[in-house]
Order: sequence, then C-alpha cells, then structure tokens
Amino acid sequence: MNFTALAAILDEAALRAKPVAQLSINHHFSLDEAYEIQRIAIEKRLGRGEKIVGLKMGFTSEAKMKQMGVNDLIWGILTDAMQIEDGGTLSLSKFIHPRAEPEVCFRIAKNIDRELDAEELMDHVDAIAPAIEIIDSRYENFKFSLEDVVADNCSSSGFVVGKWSSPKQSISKLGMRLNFGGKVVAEGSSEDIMGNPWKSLQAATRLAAQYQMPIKKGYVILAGAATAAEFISPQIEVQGEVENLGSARFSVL
Ligand code: OOG
Ligand code: MG
Repeated sequence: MNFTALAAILDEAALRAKPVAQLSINHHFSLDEAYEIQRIAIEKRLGRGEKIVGLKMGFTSEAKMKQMGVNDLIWGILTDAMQIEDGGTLSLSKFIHPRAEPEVCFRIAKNIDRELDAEELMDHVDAIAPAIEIIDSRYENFKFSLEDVVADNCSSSGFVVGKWSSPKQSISKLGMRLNFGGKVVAEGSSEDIMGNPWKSLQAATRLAAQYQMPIKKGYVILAGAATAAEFISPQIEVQGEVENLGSARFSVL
C-alpha cells in the first residue's frame, strides 16, 4: 500500500472517531517514511480548510516514553481545528479514547529554519504559557510503534493554551499537575522535560532543519508532557497547572 493510502486510513479514523489496527503490523515503513505519511495526512486537513498553527513535541520525558513503550522524541503538527479555547468544552463524541496531559507552550516570535543554539532560542520566543494537550491515538488500544505514532501525527487531537507570560522567567524546575475535578491525577516537574522545556524547543529547531519544515512566527510549540497522560471521561473539569505560569482548563461534555 502506498503512503497516500496509509495516510487516508489514519485521516478517516480521526474523522469518524473509529480506531484502526496498527499500520506497522501489515506494512513496513521507516521513521522518515512515517513523517511522509504524517505530512500527507496533514495535507488532507489543510485541504478541508484547516490551518497549521504550531507543533507539538512528544516523548520528551521518561514518564511518557515509559508509559507508551518508545524511546525517541517525535514531533507532530497542530492545526487551528484542534485548539479549544481556555475554559472551553470538549465533546467526547469527536474522539476515540482521548487522554490529557499538562504541558508548557512557547509562542514563536520570528521564523526559524535552522537549528538554534541555546542562547539564540530566547530571542525567537515572545511568550510562554501553561497548556493541556489532548492526545487521541487513532490506533486500537492506544498501542503503537514509534513509526506508527509518527504516521498518526503523534496522536495530536486537541490542545488548550492558558495565559501567556514573559519568556524571561525561569521554567527549569516548575511543578506540573493535571487535575480532574480539582483532584490531582498526575504530577511532575518541568525538569522532567529533557532537563528544561527549552531543550525540547531546541530539538524542535533541529527537526525543523532536518525535515525542512520552518517554524513560523506565531506558531505555538508544545514542549511535551512531564507526566503520563490520563484518560478523560464525561462531565469532568480538566485543569493543567504549571507552577508560576498558572493553568489552562476545559470541561468534558
Ligand atoms: C504520543 C504523543 C506524545 C507527549 O507529550 O509526550 C506526547 C502519545 O503518547 O500518544 O504528546
Ligand atoms: Mg503531548
């Protein structure tokens, strides 16, 4: 089967909110080919009028790699259709088996088309915010290989960004929490994200150069979860908190 057909399987699974078997069981494709499948599936979304608004980094913490049984970082694309406004609602009927995770989000101030070093990064970011990512693997039982999950746009399905604040403050060892109905369900530290979420952004600039996909001014970049992700259920209020940055939230319908 060609990459276009594989991309169509994943795109339809997302549209219909119906899971599919792991592609890698019957098809062989490399990590680079998985990114090609991801690209074709995103083209389909763009063809339906969606716009790219950012990127998400995945598996940037031990907790996430361990939870999902993989061992390398990945990136996926965020579109405007995936964004839920802070304090907004999520309708479960549009998802297969969504999970939420607390994240840190960067806003890009200038186009980036090469790998930046640590000192250059700050100059390319104009704000940071607490965020929640909603991931919804299109694969049955949320099970996949690294290639499978990359082809599936790294399970991207939704995100909520809280209030923006200055990128000059330290984000190196901030407590991060996921609360359901006011109860803590997952807890970690921003230090668990590659030592510091800025490292994740730097890795994004490396991937941008490698895959010739510039990171544009105005993009939001999710640095990856510090904790394992938790399944969400109807009628709960989900809050993602980052110490000193505040929180982002949504309610599940
Ligand atoms: C893949 C997405 C990983 C993160 O923050 O590490 C991710 C998944 O777990 O389904 O978003
Ligand atoms: Mg994530």
